[in-house]
Amino acid sequence: MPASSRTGWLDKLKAGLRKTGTGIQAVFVNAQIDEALYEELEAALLMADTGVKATEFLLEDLRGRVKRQMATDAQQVRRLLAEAIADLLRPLEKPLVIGRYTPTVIMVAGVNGAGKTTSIGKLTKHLANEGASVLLAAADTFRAAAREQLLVWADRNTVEIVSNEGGDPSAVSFDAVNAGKARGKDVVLVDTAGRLPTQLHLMDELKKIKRVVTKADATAPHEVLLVIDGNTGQNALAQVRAFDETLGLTGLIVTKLDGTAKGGVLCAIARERPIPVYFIGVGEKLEDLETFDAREFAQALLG
Ligand SMILES: Nc1nc2c(ncn2[C@@H]2O[C@H](COP(=O)(O)OP(=O)(O)OP(=O)(O)O)[C@@H](O)[C@H]2O)c(=O)[nH]1
Ligand SMILES: [Mg+2]
Repeated sequence: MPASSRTGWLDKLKAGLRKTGTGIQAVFVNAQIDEALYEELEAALLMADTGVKATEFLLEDLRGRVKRQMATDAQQVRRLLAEAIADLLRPLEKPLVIGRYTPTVIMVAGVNGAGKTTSIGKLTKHLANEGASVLLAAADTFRAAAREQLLVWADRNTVEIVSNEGGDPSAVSFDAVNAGKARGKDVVLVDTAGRLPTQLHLMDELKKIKRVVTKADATAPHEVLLVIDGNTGQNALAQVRAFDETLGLTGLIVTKLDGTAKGGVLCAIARERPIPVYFIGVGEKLEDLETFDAREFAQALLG
């Protein structure tokens, strides 16, 4: 992607996180480096969904940096905090690798309305732009409109869909992986219906989809992604834990960072359940999906 579009995209992320960012940045305005500063920072980080553990970790880390750098003004502390957040988030950076397996089978799960289908549409476009052929499995067989929604998102000319309305989601997934193999597709993306971790029968259904995919291709699924809505706050961490325990997640997509999302939850995830963030979503348009970059994210948060 050209540098200019990456910059435009970064502006979107900045605008999205501004509400939180200003909250954290405001702490540094006309501030002295004293205990009151750290206390206000603690409050601002907690308000930004950073969670108690990551907040404690960041403040401790920041104190060390301030000491070592012998920082004397608050703006310097702000930059050091941005560095601390970037370092904390860096282990979450990881590119999605396509091509090691043909097809690469990617299963996508998450709670209702998190942005799964939209993200799959964006991802399809992203992959198609890179020359990969994509087959979609509409394993969200609950909603009559799910297949149409996928079709709207995915370019009708570059993508094929396997669906079976009202059918069994694992059967659709099985057929799709077999079709992907037979047709030599590079990627099979499996869209599943939204569900809450507390709906145990639906969590079992996800396990079944995964098992059946493995029957169609012993090496699959190659990726199991959880889509989380960036607005869910600390509950996102609970979702990561629950879906990881059920499915064994390989990556995350964090959506809706263009809205009222506070962003700090990524720090909580990095500290408590570090699963790679492959992509972040900053809007409803096809191009509003980008790879996750820890430094950019920290800068968008802290300016
Ligand atoms: N602003 C914004 N809206 C988004 C983003 N991603 C998804 N949405 C919106 O969120 C809503 C739900 O998106 P879907 O993709 O249908 O969510 P889903 O997880 O597939 O939902 P279910 O299949 O019903 O569980 C839609 O209105 C999307 O346009 C994003 O990054 N930013
Ligand atoms: Mg959906």
